[in-house]
Amino acid sequence: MAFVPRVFSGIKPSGDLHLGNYLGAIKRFVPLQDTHQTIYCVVDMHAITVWQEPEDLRRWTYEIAAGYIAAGLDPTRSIIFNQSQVMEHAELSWIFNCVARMGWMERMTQFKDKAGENAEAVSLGLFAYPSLMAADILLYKSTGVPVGDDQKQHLELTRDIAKKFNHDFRRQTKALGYEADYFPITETLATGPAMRVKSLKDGARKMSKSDASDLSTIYMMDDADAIAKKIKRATTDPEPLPSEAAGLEGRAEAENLVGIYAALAGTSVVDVLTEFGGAGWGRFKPALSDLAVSVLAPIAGEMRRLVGDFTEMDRILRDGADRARAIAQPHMDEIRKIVGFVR
Ligand code: AQP
Repeated sequence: MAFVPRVFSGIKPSGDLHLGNYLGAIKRFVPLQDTHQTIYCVVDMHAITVWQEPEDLRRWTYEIAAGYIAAGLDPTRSIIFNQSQVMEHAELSWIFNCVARMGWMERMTQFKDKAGENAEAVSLGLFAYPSLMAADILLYKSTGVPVGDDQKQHLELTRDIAKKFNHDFRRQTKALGYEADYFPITETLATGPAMRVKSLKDGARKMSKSDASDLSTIYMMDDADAIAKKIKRATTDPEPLPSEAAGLEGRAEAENLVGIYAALAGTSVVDVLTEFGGAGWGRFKPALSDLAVSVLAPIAGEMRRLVGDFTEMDRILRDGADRARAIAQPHMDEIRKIVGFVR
């Protein structure tokens, strides 16, 4: 049985949507609607792996779904829903907790970064996060996942879980008529500039919802003044821009701003440097601000309109959840049989 070309991805409602989420994820989601069946989730169950005020969680869930639609996802073509409405995600993640090995999970660098010195005090959910992510993807037998660079290790783990499940349950899946693998070995679909957008204040850290400094992050609903102020105050070095990409090596902040420009303009780093090579920051930063405002302002306007329309947002999320369940439930029925659960 060939796998349907299907894409799954998600964003956590753990803060306001930012430029890293847009360039690393959502912008890449849109064209996949033409080539794949696309499922885009607001992963609220992932968000609660760290404490979230329930009112904030609700607000950010609507905000991220609104961001998806405002940035060009069509809810009649893509399935857009929030994870907790489809309980099969939790059920499959438990089965995957029993497939994944402790050693695999212990190697996850994002857990180490997020837990920091305090690994004993973080939630069990934070540790098991990659297993839930594997369930999100494989519940739909997704063949591709567009994600930023920071998620590549989790996708590798998803492939390891799929391979182990396919191997451990080969006899049972064969009996169900699967000659080949039960789960696909999901591909990472992501290329181009701005795969990892960095903090505007520190080129060693990624731009993140949970950054304590407001100046580090451009939020999707920032107005033109806020965007211009943040870009103006972004950390840079004293050198002008190089004319070739090799000249960005060892200049993390410069590389970040050029990558952001290229991704927003839909062009390459090489083309940006052809235009701006030799220019100082006094010329480049205003050009970047103007470009960022021209791309982000229409998206922000549409997001504001949508987040105010709860009836419409609820309708879209419920409809998406119904369509997601229609794919998930038959798979889950099979998986229960494969594992040996009696119903
Ligand atoms: N800085 C980034 N550059 C490129 N892509 C990024 N993504 C996130 N930050 C960047 C991509 O956005 C998608 C959703 O990520 P997420 O919100 O589910 O998780 P995260 O990566 O942990 O995001 P944050 O902003 O850092 O959230 P907090 O601070 O709450 O942990 C993913 O595809 C990710 O690659």
